[in-house]
Amino acid sequence: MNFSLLLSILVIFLQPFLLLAEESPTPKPAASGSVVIEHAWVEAGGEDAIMLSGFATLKSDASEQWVLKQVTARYFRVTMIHRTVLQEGEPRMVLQSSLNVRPGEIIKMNKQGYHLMFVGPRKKFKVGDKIRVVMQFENHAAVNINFPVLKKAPE
Ligand SMILES: [Cu+2]
Repeated sequence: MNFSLLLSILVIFLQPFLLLAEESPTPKPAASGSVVIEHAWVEAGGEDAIMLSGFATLKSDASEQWVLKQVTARYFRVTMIHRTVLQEGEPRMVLQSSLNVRPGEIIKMNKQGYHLMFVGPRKKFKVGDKIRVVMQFENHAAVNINFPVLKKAPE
C-alpha cells in the first residue's frame, strides 16, 4: 500500500469527524441590555464602627441573567454580599457567594434582604464621604461606582 492510498483511506475514514468539527453550534441571540446600579449609599456608622451596610438598586434590562460575583471597596478589608433571612423567627445575615439578577428584575437592597457589608475600615468615614466600590458581574466589565455615606436612604 503506497502512502497516498493510505492517506486517501484515512481522509475518507475521518471525513464524518471533520464535517462534525466544522459544524458550528446553533447561534444564540446576542445578549443585550445591562444591569444599572442606582441609589447607592452606605449607612453612616458610629465612631468606631467595624462594619458599614451598603445598599443599591440593581435594575436589569438585560436579556440574560447577570451574576454579581464580587464587590470590593477601597479602604475596607473585606466587602461581602449578605442576605438577611429569618431563622427561627430571628433575622440573621447570611453570606452570599453571588447575587443573581434575572432578566428584567429589579433588586432593591435593604436590611431585610440583600445588602452589602463593608468590613474593617482602614480609615474613618463620616457623612458626606464617598466610598469607591467596584462591582464585578460574571462575564462583564467591572462597574466602578461611588457609594456616598449618608444618615438615611436617598430619596
Ligand atoms: Cu450584613
